[in-house]
Amino acid sequence: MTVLSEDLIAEANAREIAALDEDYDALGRKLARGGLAIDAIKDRVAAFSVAVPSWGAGRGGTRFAKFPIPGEPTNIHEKLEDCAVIQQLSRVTPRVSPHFPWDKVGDYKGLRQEAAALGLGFDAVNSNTFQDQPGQARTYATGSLSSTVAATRAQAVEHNIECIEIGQQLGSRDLTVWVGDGTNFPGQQDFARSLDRYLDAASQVYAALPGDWRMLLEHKMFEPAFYSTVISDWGSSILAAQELGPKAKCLVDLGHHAPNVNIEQIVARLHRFGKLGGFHFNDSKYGDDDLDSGSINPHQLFLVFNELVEAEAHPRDGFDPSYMIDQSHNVTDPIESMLSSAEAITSCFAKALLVDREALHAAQEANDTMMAFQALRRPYTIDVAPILARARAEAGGAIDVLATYRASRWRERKAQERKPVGLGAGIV
Ligand SMILES: [Mn+2]
Repeated sequence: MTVLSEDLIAEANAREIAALDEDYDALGRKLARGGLAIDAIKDRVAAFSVAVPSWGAGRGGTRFAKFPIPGEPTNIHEKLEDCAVIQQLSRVTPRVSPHFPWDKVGDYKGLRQEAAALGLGFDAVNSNTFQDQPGQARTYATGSLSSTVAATRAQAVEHNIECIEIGQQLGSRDLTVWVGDGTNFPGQQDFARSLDRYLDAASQVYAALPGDWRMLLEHKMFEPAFYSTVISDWGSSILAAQELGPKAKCLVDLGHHAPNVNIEQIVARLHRFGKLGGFHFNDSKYGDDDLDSGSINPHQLFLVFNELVEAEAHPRDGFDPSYMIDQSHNVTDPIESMLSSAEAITSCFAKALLVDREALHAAQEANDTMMAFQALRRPYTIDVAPILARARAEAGGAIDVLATYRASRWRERKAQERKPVGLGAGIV
């Protein structure tokens, strides 16, 4: 079952194919001069994938407001439909990362079948102990896994275990844990004791992990707590992951660091110790974490992928990171943002594949700074769009994803069918 007409995509591609062939062949000749086979790169690109978050299908918001658009999805079923549109056009987002309790349903086996019929699977399950739900016994106002109240910690543990159980039915194998726990005032909590409580509670979640599952710890420097957070940085994250055990890994969200932090080096460090478990892609200008991937600093995204490709070539402890987009679409159609982001992410992956690693390593060993730099700079300046477009087209996707999406009039049609979204608060 396809959500968009295959004929529509084929007709749009027919108008683009001659120009694409010309560009692909020209790029192929250019890469061949450097000893690279463009078809081999294209095959690697075709095998690449990144998950989309279920919540990303809706218009996000800020803590000030949310401005819904007509035709926006209001439940997991409609969100899956929109994710299927992204996958059908881009062919690089075959999995959806669900979030509970936002995506709660009565029948998870049915939901898994529904997704499969749309050509989708499920990625990491995300728990939520950063906000209270109706009917919840204990508040998370003063923390969840690190709460000073034992019953609150127990409730947060129980919720995470429930997420694992749901994830098993959905075919997931990762639980992503991010807590909003932290403080807004110096002295508000004891740094050591709050981490002790977190580790104790997290170890109870860890103990409930099935054998082939991983627990991905996501750090965040600030927000909603603005003075300190319990898992604030990659240091806290790796220490916690090391204490919890081999199935605990670190998840790097690009926007969860101080401005200008060298995130590519963090990637290399986490990989060195076998603890790089996952990635949340987005972009950031100041201290935010929700701008579209590659919209502000595509060079950083490329340098991150350079480390990921390097790590893949030199695997340690089963290198198998889970890649996901995690951003909030406040002013765009979320489908368009995720199409554009998926392209930006895949493009950086493709450029990282073009790096001449032998030349890079030789220049590094010889302390030839300029040639080492050029080994990274040259592939960064190459336009790899024809490689991505050819990979998409061969898989049945669209050569021009945004133009084809607009031509489908998907959002206009859904605006007629779907019920309007309420003016709710923003989501994180
Ligand atoms: Mn994230």
